[in-house]
Amino acid sequence: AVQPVAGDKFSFGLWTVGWRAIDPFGEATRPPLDAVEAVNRFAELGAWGVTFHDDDLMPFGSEDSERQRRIQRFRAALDATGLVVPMATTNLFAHPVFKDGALTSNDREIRRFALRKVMRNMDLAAELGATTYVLWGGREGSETDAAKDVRAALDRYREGIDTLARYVIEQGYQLRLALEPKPNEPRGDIFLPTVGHALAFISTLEHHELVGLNPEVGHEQMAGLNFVHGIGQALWQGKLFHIDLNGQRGPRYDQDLIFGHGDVLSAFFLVDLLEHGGYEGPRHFDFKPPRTEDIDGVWASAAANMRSYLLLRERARAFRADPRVREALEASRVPQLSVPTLAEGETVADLRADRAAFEDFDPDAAARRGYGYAALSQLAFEHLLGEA
Ligand code: GLT
Ligand code: MN
Ligand code: MN
Ligand code: MN
Repeated sequence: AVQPVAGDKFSFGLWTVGWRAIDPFGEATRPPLDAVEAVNRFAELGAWGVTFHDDDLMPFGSEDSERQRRIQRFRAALDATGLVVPMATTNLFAHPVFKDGALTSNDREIRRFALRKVMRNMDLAAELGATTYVLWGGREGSETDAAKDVRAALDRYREGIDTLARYVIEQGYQLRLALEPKPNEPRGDIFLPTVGHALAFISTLEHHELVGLNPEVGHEQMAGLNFVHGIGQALWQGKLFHIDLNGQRGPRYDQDLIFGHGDVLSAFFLVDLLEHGGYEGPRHFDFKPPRTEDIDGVWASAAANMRSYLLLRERARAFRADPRVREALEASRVPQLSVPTLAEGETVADLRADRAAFEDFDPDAAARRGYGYAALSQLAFEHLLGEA
C-alpha cells in the first residue's frame, strides 16, 4: 500500500529535485540535474506527473533552436515514461529584471514583458496537455510601504490576471489559473499573502470562474495559519484547483520540508480532508531536498513525500472506518453541524415565534454539555501513530 501508482496522482516540480541547494549563505552543494533524468526517475518511483517553470526546462534567454531541442527531449521522455504534465508555471522571480515584481512592478515595460513571458509558456503548457497554470507572485510585493500604492498594485495584478484569462479563452486552451499565496520571502511582504486574501481578490476578477488557488502547506503555516482550515474554505468555495504539499515548522523562513516532516498532525487532517472532501486534483509536492543530500538523498527525499502521503492516507482511512470514531463524532455532535440552523421553509418570523429557541431555552443547561473533543482528538492521534 505504500508503493505509489499512477492513480494516486502524485506529481512533482522539476525545480524540487533540481534544486542545487544554493541558499543566501552558501553555494550549490549539488550539480545540475537533467530534466530527462528527472522524468525517468520520477516515473521509476511511481509518480504520475511532472510540472515545470519555463526556465526549468529552457534557461532564460535560450535561442529558439535550443528551446525547441529541449522541448523535444522533454516530450520524448514524457512519451517514453507515460508521465503527464498536469500543471506548468512561469519563472517571474529569478532574473534581476523582476526584482520589483512582474505583474505589479512599478515599471510598465517590465509588466508587459512579464505578460508575454507567461503567455509564451502557456502555449507550451497547453501543448503538453496541462490543465492548470500556476501563478506564484514571489516578487510581487515590497520591503517598504513607500514603494507601492497597494491599491494601484492590486489594479495591475487584476489587470494582469484578467489579461491572461482572456488569452486562455481566446486561444481555446483547457487551462485554469491557480494563484499561489505566500506571506513573505523573497519579498519582505508579498501581495495576496494568504488563501483568504487571494480568495477575496479572485472574486473581483473578470473571469473569476477560471481562477482558483494553489495553496502551499508551508506558506500558510509561515503566517501562523491553519492550513486545513484554509483548504477547507478553498474547497467550500470551489477554488481548490491545485495544491503544493510540503512541510514547515511554524513561522520562520520557507522550509519546503518533505511532506509530513513538519506539523504531522495537521498533515494527517489534511490528507483526511483531501481524501474525504472531494478533491480530485493532483497531489503535487513542492519541497526542497535538504541541502545536506547528495543525488541519492535527493531521490530518497522525493520517494519519502509519496510514502508519507500514502501512510497518512492509510491512517486517515482507518480513522474514518473505526466504529469508535463514528461514535465519538456523534457524541461530539459533529454531524449536527451539517444540519441547517433553520428548518426547511422556516422564515425569520417563524424563528422569532419559536419560544423553544429563546424564551424557553435554558442556556445554562446547554452550557453544561461537554463536546468530547479530547477523546475524539486522541483517537485521531492514536490512529496517526498506528496505535488504534
Ligand atoms: C518557487 C516557490 C514555490 C512555487 C513555485 C511556482 S516556484 O519554488 O517557492 O512555492 O510553488 O512558481
Ligand atoms: Mn509552491
Ligand atoms: Mn515554499
Ligand atoms: Mn518553494
